[in-house]
Amino acid sequence: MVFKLYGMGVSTCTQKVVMALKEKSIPFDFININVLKGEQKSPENLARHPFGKIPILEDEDGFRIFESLAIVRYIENLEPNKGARLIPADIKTAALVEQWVSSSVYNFYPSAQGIITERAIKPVAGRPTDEAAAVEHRKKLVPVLDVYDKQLAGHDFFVGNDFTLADLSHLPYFNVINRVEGDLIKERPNLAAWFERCTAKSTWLEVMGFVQGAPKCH
Ligand SMILES: N[C@@H](CCC(=O)N[C@@H](CS)C(=O)NCC(=O)O)C(=O)O
Repeated sequence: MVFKLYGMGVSTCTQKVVMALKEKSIPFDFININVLKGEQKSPENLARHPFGKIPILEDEDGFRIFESLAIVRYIENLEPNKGARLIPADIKTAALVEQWVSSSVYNFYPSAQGIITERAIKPVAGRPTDEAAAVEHRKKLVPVLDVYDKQLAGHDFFVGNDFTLADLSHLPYFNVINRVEGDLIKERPNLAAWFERCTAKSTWLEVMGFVQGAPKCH
């Protein structure tokens, strides 16, 4: 089975899916959808994704799924015993993983994505950064990162010593934050050590290699 992944190399949601596919050694064909050119809103892509976004995963039999976390859970269910066990078999450990995944969606993404939009996406798109908005997002992110720094004390990953979906759901966003407001990570020793650990993983290095090799977005 060779999957088709519609996405863009520099897209954080796409990177989440690419890393899961790399963890599970699942081959895929990559179809570049250039978000900066608005290709995600084309009629063809709207037929794949009703909100006109990326990423989208498609099976050989035409089964399609959008929403990066839903895609990663599907990939995990296909190959639970290959690579990292992204959702642990133990029910309580899995519940803790889902707790931190939910935290990524509700506590982390809104302000993390706000910073990414203002400090990384707008400059690349040639649009001015809204400084006040960037500062406001940062203010909201700080207490979340303080909780994360405490959570990451004494073990390697969000839940125990294994890399799981709890880590993957955060990693691509921290990778951009590290580039644009790296002090947010560096000032928090446990978070900084976690970030080093995650970005040293061979599968993450493959994702970064993939991003370099993926068709350019502009
Ligand atoms: N919650 C969705 C977010 C999808 C999303 O916002 N994707 C971005 C790229 S990371 C996108 O398509 N942006 C272009 C747009 O919103 O028009 C997921 O995780 O897949």
